[in-house]
Parts: sequence; structure tokens; C-alpha cells
Amino acid sequence: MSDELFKAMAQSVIDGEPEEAERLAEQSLRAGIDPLVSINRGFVAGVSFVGEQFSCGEMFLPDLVLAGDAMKRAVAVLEPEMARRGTTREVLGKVVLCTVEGDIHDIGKTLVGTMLSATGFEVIDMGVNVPIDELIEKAREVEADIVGVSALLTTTMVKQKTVVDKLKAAGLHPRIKVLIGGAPVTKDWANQIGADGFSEDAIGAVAVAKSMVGKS
Ligand code: B1M
Repeated sequence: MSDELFKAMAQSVIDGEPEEAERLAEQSLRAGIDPLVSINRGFVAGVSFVGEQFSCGEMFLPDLVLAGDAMKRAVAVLEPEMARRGTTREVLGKVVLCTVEGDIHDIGKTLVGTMLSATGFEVIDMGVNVPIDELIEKAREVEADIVGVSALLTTTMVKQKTVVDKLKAAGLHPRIKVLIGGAPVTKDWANQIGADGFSEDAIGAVAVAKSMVGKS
């Protein structure tokens, strides 16, 4: 019975059906299944599959967005019960995420945040057009492992360098590492500015973030 339910959970994420994911999460609670088990054996299995298919070009961006939505809806149902039972997922690391100052593009950044939290990172998403000093202050305050900086414009990607420089000047780098991405951003740029990680998409960002915190 549980195995079938876990399969259906994974499938609801693969099919990108948030209502179905929510319904199955509620059903699992009524059946008394540990919410952490539902997340790990059901929903995470689905999101991992979608990630793999996306990486090899078998699934596309809309699939990823819908899978992320379904995952989030299920986790929202299960999290209160996890808190009540005192069960917690292993937190892989803490990421303070933003789209950099001067830039209001938020779709890719939000997707990166969804994927990171779906795989076990604690994500503090500061939104878009975030002043660098505020980003650094938040990272210091929450003792972040990683700051994630998205930039979609050639005019704003230069601010990613400012983030690295200011973290170094504040003595916070390399304790707090810098992950960058966004349409104009390349691996060469990341190397040039001394960023610790780069990914061209949200799935890759998860793998890179895991290796940045030594959990790959
Ligand atoms: Co804008 N825009 N836009 N725009 N916009 C681009 C980026 C542009 C390439 C379009 C073009 O000309 N072909 C161009 C930039 C040119 C350049 O700098 N070279 C451009 C421009 C010029 C502008 C304005 C200046 C237009 C104007 O007003 N004259 C203006 C700037 C406003 C500002 O930010 N100050 C502007 C505004 C807008 C809208 C508001 C209309 C809208 C954004 C809506 C929103 O985000 N809520 C918009 C959109 C939608 C785009 C395009 C069409 C699509 C961006 C997007 O959402 N892609 C874009 C063209 C394009 O990219 N093809 C364009 C989907 C998203 C999932 O992908 O964001 O790349 P992406 O994220 C990916 C990866 O990059 C990576 O993973 C994500 C998921 O796989 N990634 C990370 C992203 N962040 C990451 C962080 C990481 C790791 C990976 O670690 C932290």
C-alpha cells in the first residue's frame, strides 16, 4: 500500500500536478506515514527523476517549474506534521539567494531556490534587486554556507564580482562561498572573478552547491 502511494507521489511530481501532490501528501498523513519518509521515498524520487530527464534533454523547463511547484505543495502539507513530530530533514547547508542589485529577473533564481530547498538546503531567498551590502549582512547574520547570486544582464553580472570582493574584504570568504548563475554567466566568468561555483541551470546548481558544502 505504502509503496503504491510513494510511486503515486513521485509520479505527481513527474507529471507536474501540484493538486495531486497535495492530495497524496494529505492521504499519507491520514494513513499515519512519517512525513519525512513520504518526502524522501515519494516526492524526492520524483524530483530527482525530473532533474535527470532535464539534464539529458528529455524534459524541459516547464516540466521543471511544475515539478518544483508540486514538490513545494507537498512539502507545505507535510512540514507542519514534521515540526509536530520533531522530525527534521538533514539540512545540507544554508544558502542566501538573490538576484543582484539592478536586476529584476526572478524566474531562474526562484527555480534554483526551489530545487535547492527540494533537495535539502535551507534557502533564504531575498528576492530581486538586492543591494550587495544587504546580501552580505544577511549571509553574516544567518551564518550562511553559500551566497547564491543570479544575474541576467551583462550590466549586472559585474555585481557578482563585487559580491566576491566584498565578502573577501569582510573576511567572510572563503568560509561563505559564492555560487553564481544566470543567462550571460559562464564558467570562465566565475573563474575570472574568483566565485566558488557556477551552474548554467537549476539542476546543476544543486550538484554544485552539494559539492561546495562537501555533501556530493
Ligand atoms: Co529581460 N532581458 N529585461 N525581462 N529577459 C533578458 C535577460 C535578455 C537576454 C532578452 C534579450 O534581449 N534577448 C536581455 C538581456 C541582454 C543582456 O544584458 N545581454 C534582457 C533585457 C535587456 C531586459 C531589460 C533591460 C529590457 C528593458 O527594459 N529594456 C529589462 C531589465 C530590467 C531589470 O532587470 N532591471 C528586462 C525586463 C524583463 C522582464 C521584467 C520583462 C522579464 C522578467 C520577468 C521576471 O523575471 N519576473 C524579462 C524576461 C522574461 C527576459 C527573458 C525573455 C527570459 C528570462 C527568463 O526568465 N528565462 C530573457 C531572455 C533569455 O534569457 N533568453 C531576458 C527563464 C529562466 C528559467 O532562465 O533566468 O536564465 P534563467 O535561469 C536559468 C539559468 O540561467 C540558471 O538556472 C536557471 C534555471 O535553469 N540560473 C542560475 C539563473 N540564476 C542562477 C543562479 C545560480 C545558478 C544558476 O546560482 C545562484
